[in-house]
Amino acid sequence: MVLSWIPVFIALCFLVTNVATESTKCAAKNFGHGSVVCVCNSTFCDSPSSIGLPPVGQYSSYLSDMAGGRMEPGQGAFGLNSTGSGLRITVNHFQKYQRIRGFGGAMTDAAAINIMSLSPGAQDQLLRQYFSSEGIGYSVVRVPMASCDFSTRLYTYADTPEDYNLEHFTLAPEDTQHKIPLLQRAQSMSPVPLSLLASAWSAPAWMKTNDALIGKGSLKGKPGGKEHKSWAQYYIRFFEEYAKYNVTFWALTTGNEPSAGKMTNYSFQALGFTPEEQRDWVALDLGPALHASSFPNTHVLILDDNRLLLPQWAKVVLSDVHAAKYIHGVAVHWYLDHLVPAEISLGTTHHIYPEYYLFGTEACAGWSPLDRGVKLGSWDRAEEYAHDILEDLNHYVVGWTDWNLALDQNGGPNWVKNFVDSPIIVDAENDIFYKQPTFYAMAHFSKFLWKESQRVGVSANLKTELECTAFIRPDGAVVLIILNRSSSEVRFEVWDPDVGYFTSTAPAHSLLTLAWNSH
Ligand SMILES: *[C@@H]1O[C@H](CO)[C@@H](O)[C@H](O)[C@H]1NC(C)=O
Ligand SMILES: *[C@@H]1O[C@H](CO)[C@@H](O)[C@H](O)[C@H]1NC(C)=O
Ligand SMILES: *[C@@H]1O[C@H](CO)[C@@H](O)[C@H](O)[C@H]1NC(C)=O
Ligand SMILES: *[C@@H]1O[C@H](CO)[C@@H](O)[C@H](O)[C@H]1NC(C)=O
Ligand SMILES: CC(=O)N[C@H]1CO[C@H](CO)[C@@H](O)[C@@H]1O
Repeated sequence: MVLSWIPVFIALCFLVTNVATESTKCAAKNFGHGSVVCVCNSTFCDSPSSIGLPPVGQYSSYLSDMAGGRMEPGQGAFGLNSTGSGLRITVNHFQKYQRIRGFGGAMTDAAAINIMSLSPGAQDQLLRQYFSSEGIGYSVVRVPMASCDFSTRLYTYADTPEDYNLEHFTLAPEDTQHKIPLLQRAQSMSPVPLSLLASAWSAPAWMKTNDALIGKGSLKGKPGGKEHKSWAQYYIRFFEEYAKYNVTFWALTTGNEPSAGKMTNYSFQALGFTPEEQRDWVALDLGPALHASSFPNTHVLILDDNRLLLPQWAKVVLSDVHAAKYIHGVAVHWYLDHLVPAEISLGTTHHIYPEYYLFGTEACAGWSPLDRGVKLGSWDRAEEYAHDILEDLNHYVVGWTDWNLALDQNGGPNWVKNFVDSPIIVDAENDIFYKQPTFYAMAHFSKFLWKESQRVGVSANLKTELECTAFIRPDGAVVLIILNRSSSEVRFEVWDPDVGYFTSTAPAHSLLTLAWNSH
């Protein structure tokens, strides 16, 4: 026991005393899916060096790539003159856009079960990867209210029929024994207050037209009616019960994927709303209930469904002043993103309703029937993440939330076998976990783009397929993130008019974060 603390102690001293570039290397393992995973156990896990920035005139770089680099640190100096040829990427401090809210993942029942399946030391190690200051800066956690497909059974907190006053409302063992203790531990190791986000998948069966948690079904009656009122109170009761454990929420969504319970016969928990029904439920029931509760400052995010439903969904809900006055943002999922250009879905919504922020609440790899489940070491999936985050950020989105924080090697547990992938895959038998390439795709954004970082303009002098985004952090640092999804390297020059020029290279299939102080 004593011995096992020595490496941790040494690592801590190292971070504190050495501001140079040393980092703990990834213990790489190749499963034949294009790139590697990094193996971690109770006493060892790779971590990038402390991300302090060099003095003005120099820059830091962090590189991950298909060849196996994982947040490899580098450093260089600005020069005063341009090379005068080739690709130049210019950061424009005067073009200012949205400010970052945060990045994170979801504490589903499945994630909590997987984390708890490790030894206490490995559990802490895993939580530190996301939430501690040596981790990747997660500050958002989405918490499903009661069961979803990533549960081992079907339940809500109010399954007693006709309990309109919610007198029998109780949290589940999944909350009290798994999710809440883990949320408390994550909070205790986080340098910032975590922003928790609550989403419900289904109302209790007795409130619903189909008398079941799954499939096509909505609330009985009409907005303003007793089922709609009870369903709004259910959110308040949830906040009250979690508050007893000192776990409080930044925001709620009006329900996970409302279109699923309306248009499709979902095989798992769903609650259908049309945009008109969602609008009226917020205006008549949820908004007033929240306002009258002990949680009146909780943010309300509508949609919580695929972004291709925009701008239409937002137009219906936000054009109604009675609903709009209770609403703060629009939550989007990433599935089917390629079907509608981001400029139409996200861009149009932002331009019509600039005072409502856009926020990513769910994304995962391995969901498509053609490419299902866990793929250990897939670099393609890291590129899917990075591409989508870049596209969202460049279209006014203020944060991006991954789905399950951890899954097992099958991509579960999931009671309908809707197995998917996760940035952390747990092997409980060997008390280890794998950090997938998608973990580092998140890290290139989440570790650098602190809350309140503001997006600024970035432009290229030549046509390039290089994808990039730039931000100014609250500490004044400039962060430039560059994705090259092609199979050859690209050299380019960066120009920050406040500091100067430097040249850099984006290797084939790479993700690069560059950061520097500009004053
Ligand atoms: C953890 O991993 C490290 C590095 O791979 C290894 O040296 C160490 O023995 C492992 N510890 C345990 C408890 O398996
Ligand atoms: C940079 O450019 C200036 C004028 O454009 C020139 O006078 C100077 O010699 C150049 N410096 C270097 C190091 O090339
Ligand atoms: C509740 O949490 C906050 C931070 O999230 C902390 O400052 C406070 O001490 C906690 N209170 C209790 C009773 O644990
Ligand atoms: C909906 O799906 C369930 C299985 O998930 C099936 O039993 C039921 O017959 C389906 N209903 C319709 C109307 O297709
Ligand atoms: C998609 C992308 O960014 N590709 C770039 C990566 O680097 C190559 C070559 O050096 C460029 O041609 C690509 O445009």
